[in-house]
Amino acid sequence: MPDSAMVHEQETLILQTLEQFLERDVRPYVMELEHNDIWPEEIVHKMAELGLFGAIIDEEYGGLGLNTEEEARLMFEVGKAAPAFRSVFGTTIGIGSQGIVMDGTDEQKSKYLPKLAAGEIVGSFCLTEPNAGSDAKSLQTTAILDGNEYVLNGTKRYITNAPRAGLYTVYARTNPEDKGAGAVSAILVEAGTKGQSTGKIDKKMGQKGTQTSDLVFEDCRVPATQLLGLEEGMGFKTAMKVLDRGRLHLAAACVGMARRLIDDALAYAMERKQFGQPIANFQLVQAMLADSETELYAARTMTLDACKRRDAGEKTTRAAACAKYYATEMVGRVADRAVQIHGGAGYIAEYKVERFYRDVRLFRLYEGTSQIQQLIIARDMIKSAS
Ligand code: COS
Repeated sequence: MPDSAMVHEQETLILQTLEQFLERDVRPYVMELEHNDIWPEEIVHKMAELGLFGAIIDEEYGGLGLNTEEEARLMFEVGKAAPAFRSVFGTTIGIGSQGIVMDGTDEQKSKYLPKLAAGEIVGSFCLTEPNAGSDAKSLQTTAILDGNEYVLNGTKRYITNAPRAGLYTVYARTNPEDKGAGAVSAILVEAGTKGQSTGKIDKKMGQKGTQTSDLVFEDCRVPATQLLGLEEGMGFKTAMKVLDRGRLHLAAACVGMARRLIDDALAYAMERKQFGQPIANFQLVQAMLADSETELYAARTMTLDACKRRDAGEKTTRAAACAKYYATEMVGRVADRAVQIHGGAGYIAEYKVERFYRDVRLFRLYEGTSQIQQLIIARDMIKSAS
C-alpha cells in the first residue's frame, strides 16, 4: 500500500494510481529492459499523463507542485520498480529542471517549465566532465560571450538522458581566466542546436534503460538570453543547490528500493525450504532480515526528517548529504543481503535481486560519491563549530 501518512487527498490518489501503473505496466517490462536498454514510448507517455514529469514543478507551470516531503513519499513508491524507471522523469524533475525553478528568470520559467512538466521535453543536468568529477569547480567547458550570443566549447561526460533530452542545463566557465567557482555560469542549451552533439551511448554495469553519453560542444552558439537567471558567475551555486535537493530525491529512491528488496527476500525466505523447514526460521537468515529492516527504518526516518526541515525553510546541505550518504550505502548492504538470502537464486537474473544488486551500485557514485558526502558533512560541522 502507498504510504498512509501522505496528507493530501490528491497525493494519495497519485500514489494509488502510480502503484497500479508500476504493478501493471512497469514491472512486467523491467526484464525486457535489460536487453532493450530503452523504455518504450507508451510507458514514457503514461509517466507524463500521470504528471510524474511535473511532480515538483509549480502548479502555475503545469506541475503538481509537490514539496520535498511529498516528493520523497512519491520516490518511496517509485524506487520499488526499477532505478531506470526513476531516472527517465526523475532526472527531468530533479537536477534537470530545478536549476530553472530555483534561479531562472520568469521568462525562462514560462518558456521551459510547462514543456518539462508535461513531459514534452526531457531535461538534463550537465556538470561532469572528463577531468572534473568530484572536483566540479575545476570544469573546463567554456561559454564565451560574443555579441549577443554565448559560444560553447567542451565535453560533458556520463550525462544522464543526454541522448533523449530536449534541454540541457550546461555548467560552463564564462571567464576562462578565472579558475574559481565564481566564473561558472549555467547556460540553457536546446537539443539540436548547431555545434552540439552526443557521443556513443555508454555501456553500464546496471540501470539498463537509463541512457548516458558524452555531450560535446564545438563552437555551439546560443542567444545570451539562455544564461540562467541572466547572471554570470552564479552557475556553481545553482548546481550545488540543485544537488542539495537531488540528493534527498536519491535517498528516498534508495529507501523505496530497499523496501522492495527486503519484501522480496522475506517472501523468498518464507517459501524456500531447507533442512525440512522455511529458511526464514533460521536465526542467521533472520539476522540479515532484521539488520536490513533496521537500516531501512533509519534511512527512511532520516530522509523524511531532512525533507521536512527543507520544507520548513532550513538550509539542509548537511542533512541532505547525511541522508544521501546513509541511504545509498544502506541500499548497497540490503541488496547484498537480499542476494545472500536468495542463495544461488540470487545470482540468477530471473529472481530480479541480481539486477537490483547491480543497479544500486551507482547510487554511491553519482550526484556526489559517498566520500564527497562525508566531506560536505564534516566541513559543515567544522564551520558550525568555528
Ligand atoms: N549551496 C549554495 N552554495 C554552495 C553550496 C551549497 N550547497 N556549496 C558550495 N556553495 C558555494 C560556496 O559558498 C562557495 O561560494 P563563495 O565562493 O561565494 O563562498 C562556492 O559555492 C564554492 O564552494 P566551495 O569552495 O565549498 O567548493 P569546493 O570546490 O571546495 O567543494 C564540493 C565543493 C566538493 C562540495 C562540490 O564540488 C561537490 O559537490 N562535488 C561533487 C559534485 C557532484 O555531485 N557531481 C555529480 C554530478 S551530477 S551526477
